[in-house]
Amino acid sequence: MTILNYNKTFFLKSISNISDIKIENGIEIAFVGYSNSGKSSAINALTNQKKLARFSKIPGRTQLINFFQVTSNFRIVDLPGYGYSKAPVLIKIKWQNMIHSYLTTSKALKGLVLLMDIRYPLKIFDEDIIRMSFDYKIPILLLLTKCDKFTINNQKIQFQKVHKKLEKFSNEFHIQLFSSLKKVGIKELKSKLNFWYKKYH
Ligand SMILES: Nc1nc2c(ncn2[C@@H]2O[C@H](COP(=O)(O)OP(=O)(O)OP(=O)(O)O)[C@@H](O)[C@H]2O)c(=O)[nH]1
Ligand SMILES: [Mg+2]
Repeated sequence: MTILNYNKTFFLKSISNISDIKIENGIEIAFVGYSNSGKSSAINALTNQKKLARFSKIPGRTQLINFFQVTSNFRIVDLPGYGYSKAPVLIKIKWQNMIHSYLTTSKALKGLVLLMDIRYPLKIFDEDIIRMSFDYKIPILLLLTKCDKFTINNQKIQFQKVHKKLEKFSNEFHIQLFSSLKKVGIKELKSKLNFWYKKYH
C-alpha cells in the first residue's frame, strides 16, 4: 500500500487557459472556493510548507489554475478563487468559465474540496459547485474554514446548519471543521484524500 507523504508535494505548473489542460493520467483533487476562503492556506497546511501555494491578504491573487504534485500520479489543484467582488466583471466571468470547464471536462478529477469561510457558508457560487458535484457525481468534502474565528459551540451550531441544508439534496458529502491557523481538520482532510487516492488508484 502506498503511503502518501504530503510534505513532499511540489509545485508542478500553472495554467491560465483551460485549453492548456492536456489529457492527463492520474488523479486530481481540486480545491475550490470563494476568493479568500483559505484554499492556498489549506494546501500549505496540508503539505506542511509555508509558501507552496502562495497566499496573501490581497484577495484574488491566485488567478491561475495551479497544479501541485503529491506523487507521480496524484495532484492537488488550486483553482482560482471565485466571486472576488472587486475584480473586473470580464475577469470574473473568465474565472467562472475556467472553473466550470475544469470541473466538467477534466478526466483526472476525482474529488472536490470546497472551502467555505465558516462565517459565510453556502454562498451562491458554493451552491453552484455543490450542485455540480452532485450532478456529475464528483465526491465532495466541504471544509468550514477559519473555524478558529468561532467558539467551539458556535462551530458546532454552524456545522449542523450547513449539514441540515445539504442533507435535503444528497447524502453523498462530508463536512469538516477546518483551520489552517490552528491546525484543525488536517488529519481528516488527509484521510479523505488518501481514501480517494486508494479508491481510484
Ligand atoms: N484566522 C484564520 N485566517 C485564515 C485561515 N486560513 C486562511 N486565513 C487567512 O485568510 C486570508 C485568505 O487566505 P488564502 O489562503 O490566501 O485564501 P485563498 O482562498 O487562497 O484566496 P484566493 O487565492 O484569493 O482565492 C489570508 O489573509 C489568510 O491568512 C485560518 O485557518 N484562520
Ligand atoms: Mg489562493
